[in-house]
Amino acid sequence: MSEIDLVPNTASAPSDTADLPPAKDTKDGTSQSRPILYSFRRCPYAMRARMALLAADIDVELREVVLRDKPQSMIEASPKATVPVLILQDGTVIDESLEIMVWALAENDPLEWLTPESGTLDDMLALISQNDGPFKHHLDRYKYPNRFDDVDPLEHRRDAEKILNRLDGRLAVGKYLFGSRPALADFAIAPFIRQFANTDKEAFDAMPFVHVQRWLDDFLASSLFDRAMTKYDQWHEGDEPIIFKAA
Ligand SMILES: N[C@@H](CCC(=O)N[C@@H](CS)C(=O)NCC(=O)O)C(=O)O
Repeated sequence: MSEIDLVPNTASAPSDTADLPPAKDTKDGTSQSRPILYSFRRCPYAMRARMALLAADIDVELREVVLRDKPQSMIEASPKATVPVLILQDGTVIDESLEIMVWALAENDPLEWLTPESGTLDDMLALISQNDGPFKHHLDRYKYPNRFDDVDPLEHRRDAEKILNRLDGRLAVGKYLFGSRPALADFAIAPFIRQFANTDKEAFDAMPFVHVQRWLDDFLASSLFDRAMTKYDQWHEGDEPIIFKAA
């Protein structure tokens, strides 16, 4: 199980809470009735965190972020200022999407995402790290060549295809990456394959990766993905809480 950095943020909690009502939202965020998730709908990292929270049946207060206008409270909680950021009731901040997934599923894992039908959690984490590392590297340079100096997007597409080819081999054997039912790796990786596919859908459809294409179609048709993609307006301090929940 991956270790989650504990960054308690309770220093300003009042020392005498005897007369206060039970945990509820307060201005300083030291005592919340549920975890807070800073999220951005289209971000693949935030997407996978939201899907894991839904799969774990954990309700959170969702704060939709606009990346060019990040809320100060999010930056204070996590100075690296990437989404997603999850703040637990005790003030613990988890600001890595995979750690949010693993935390949520360690709390509650009714769909058994942490225990795939074949392979182990470590095997899944190894495949996810290949996605988050090399695949994401090539995806960024294929999708956003102008953000980098002197890159050939098609060269990066070809390198990404080599990784897709390996995924296709796995998916030829099992319906999902680790057996006949979906698990952590499927939901952690699929949002990035979706981005790759959408970069040039015609080219993706013409690639010989029929198993990846079928697996991505299944993912896009899943109710978990559908619910995770609900649209919310940008969150502002003082807004009524939006509860993001499984059912
Ligand atoms: N390793 C982080 C990466 C998160 C990340 O890079 N998120 C992007 C959006 S998809 C972000 O917030 N970028 C900051 C920015 O664009 O200002 C995680 O897994 O949570």
